[in-house]
Amino acid sequence: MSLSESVREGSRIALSRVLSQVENSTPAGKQVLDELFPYTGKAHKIGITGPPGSGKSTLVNALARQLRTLENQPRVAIIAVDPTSPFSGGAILGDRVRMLDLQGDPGIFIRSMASRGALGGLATQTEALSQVFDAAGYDFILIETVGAGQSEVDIVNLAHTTIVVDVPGLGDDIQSIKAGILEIADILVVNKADRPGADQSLRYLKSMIEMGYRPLASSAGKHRLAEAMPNLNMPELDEQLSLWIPPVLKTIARDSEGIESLVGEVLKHQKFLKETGRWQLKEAWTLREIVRKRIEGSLVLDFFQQLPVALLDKTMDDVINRKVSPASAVEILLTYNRNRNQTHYSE
Ligand SMILES: Nc1nc2c(ncn2[C@@H]2O[C@H](COP(=O)(O)OP(=O)(O)O)[C@@H](O)[C@H]2O)c(=O)[nH]1
Ligand SMILES: [Mg+2]
Repeated sequence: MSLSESVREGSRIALSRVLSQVENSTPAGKQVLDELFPYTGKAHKIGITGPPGSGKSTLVNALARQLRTLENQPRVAIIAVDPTSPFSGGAILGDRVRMLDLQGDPGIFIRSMASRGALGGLATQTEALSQVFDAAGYDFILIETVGAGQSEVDIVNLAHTTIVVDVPGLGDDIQSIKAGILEIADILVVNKADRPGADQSLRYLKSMIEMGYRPLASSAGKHRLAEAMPNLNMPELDEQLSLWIPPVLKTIARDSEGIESLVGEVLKHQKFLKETGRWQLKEAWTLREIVRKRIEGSLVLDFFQQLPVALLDKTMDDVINRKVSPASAVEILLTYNRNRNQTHYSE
C-alpha cells in the first residue's frame, strides 16, 4: 500500500510521516500531496486567532472535545501555528502539555508547526498540511495562530470560519485586537469571561460590529470573491454576503464554559456558507490564492538562483552608495536574468 493510501485508510503513523514530509517540502511530500489532492475539499477549516495568552490553545482544546460529542462524531485535526517561536520549544511546549488530555482520542490529531521559510510562506504551508488532514478524512481542521501580523491574517483567511479571541481588561479592545483581524472575524469570542470587564468587552465588540465595521469588511470580502469568480452576479452576492452578522460570545475556555454555544455558532456559520454557495466560493478563492502564492514563491526563488552573487552584491553596493536607485537596480537585475534566459533558450 502506498503512503497516500495508508493516510486515506486512517493510519496515524503514515499521517505523521506525510505531515513531516509536506512540512519540509520534500519531493516525496510533494508527490503525496499531489496524490491526495483529488480527495480534498470536504473538511471545514476553522481559524482561531487572537493575542498571545488570550486562551486560544485552551479554547481549541475545548472546542475539539465538544465537536467530538456531536452525533456524527466528526474527526478533528488541530494545527497550531506559532510564527513567533523560532523552534518547537517555548510556547508550543505549553500547548503540548495542555493538549495532552486529547491524546487518548483516536478521532483527534494534533500537529504543531513552527517552521519558517516555506515556499510561498506560512499560509501555503498551513494549507498544505490541512489538505493532508482533509484527504485523511478529518471533518474539522482547527488552525490556531497568534493574531499579530499579515502572515497570520493570511492563515486565517484560508479558513471557512474565523474565530477571533479577545480577553477583558486589555483596555481599549480595538488596541488588543488589531483592526485588520477584527475585520475577518466570523465569530468573536471574549474568553476569560471569569475576569472583570467581560460584559464591557462584549458590549464594545458588539457595538463595533453594529457601527458598520461589517459593511467595510464584507466589501473587502466581496471584492476578493468577485475577483475569484468574475462571472458572479454581484447583486445576488450582495444579498448573500449581507446575511451573516458575526455573533459575539463569552467563554471560559479553562472551565469549558460557553463552548457548546460556540460550537453551535460554528455549525450555524458552516450551514450558512453551504446554503448560500459561499463555501464553494471560499474554496475557489483559497485555491486561487494558494496557486498565486506558490507562483510568487518559486519566481522569487528562481530569480535569485539565476543571479550571480557578484552582480547582486555590486548592484546593492551601488544602491547603498546612492549611485543607483532601488527601482533601477531591480531593472538591471531583471534585465540580466531576462537576457540570460534568452541566450539560454536560443542555444
Ligand atoms: N482565568 C482564565 N484563564 C484562562 C482561560 N482560558 C485559558 N486560560 C489561561 O490562560 C493562559 C494562556 O492560555 P493559552 O491557551 O496558552 O493561550 P494562547 O497563548 O492564546 O494559546 C493559560 O494559563 C490558561 O490556563 C479562562 O477562560 N479563564
Ligand atoms: Mg497557544
